[in-house]
Amino acid sequence: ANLSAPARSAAREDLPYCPRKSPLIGGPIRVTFPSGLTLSGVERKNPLVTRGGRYRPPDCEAKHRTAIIIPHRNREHHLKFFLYHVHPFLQRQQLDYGIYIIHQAGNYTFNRAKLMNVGFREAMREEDWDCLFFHDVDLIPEDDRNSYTCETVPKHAAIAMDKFGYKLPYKMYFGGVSALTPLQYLRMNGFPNNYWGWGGEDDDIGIRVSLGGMSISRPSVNIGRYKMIKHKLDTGNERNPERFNMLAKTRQTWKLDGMNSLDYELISREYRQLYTNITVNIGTEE
Ligand code: BGN
Repeated sequence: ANLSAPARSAAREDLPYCPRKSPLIGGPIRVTFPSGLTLSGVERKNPLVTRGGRYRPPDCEAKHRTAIIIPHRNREHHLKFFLYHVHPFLQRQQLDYGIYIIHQAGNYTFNRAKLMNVGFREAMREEDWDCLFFHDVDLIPEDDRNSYTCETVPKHAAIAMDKFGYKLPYKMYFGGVSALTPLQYLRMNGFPNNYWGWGGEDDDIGIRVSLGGMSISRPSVNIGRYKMIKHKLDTGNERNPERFNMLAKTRQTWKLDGMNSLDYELISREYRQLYTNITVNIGTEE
């Protein structure tokens, strides 16, 4: 019963479009991590979320359709807090949205960017999303005005994280949370598939944006604020010693490596109540 795709509910002809600015959004959010929180507790707080982690505003037709793509392995604890905060946050923005968790099977070194490519393909296979948010599971937005919609150029949303003193750590930083339309994503051939381990893949993505002839948009620094859930460097995601060499070659590699060379084995697709869980074998480095 858990295997069939969620049925798209019938067109709701009489509904007006949602207003350009949602009346439900406020300003800064106080992000807390309540003890004793459970996934079923989060489900109870989000009764309008349907199987697979989908939502549409009940009384207006959303103007935006946003998929949230989250690479994941062994971070169930973070995921619970993420869902607790982000479901209500997206609902206040009156979005038509879905949350996809892309779970890397096995114990081989983690590959964040390749998991994002898998998420792009698997999400677009299901729905005609007009915006994709590529999101770390440990980052919680701290302001309602941080709009989870796309711009005319790729957007870097996580510009003010608490761990960097609420400012950009360096000018070209493109990590944490970014948002692209399908066309923007394909124009830069997606993300690189060959960054195994921690670091550099986000810088590569930033370089691809400019090689694709695009610029980067950012929310203002008082709005693009995120709280990071504290954690140690994961085992299985050690620093990638190759990242410096690889970054020096992005200009030569971006057209060959990316969505056009993406290869993986889908292991399962489960429609959980609060998210779609995609488990994938992405192989190992050559
Ligand atoms: C940078 C990392 C990013 C990481 C940020 C913030 C590299 C490449 C060599 C310059 N980049 O240094 O991946 O997101 O720090 O932690 O390591």
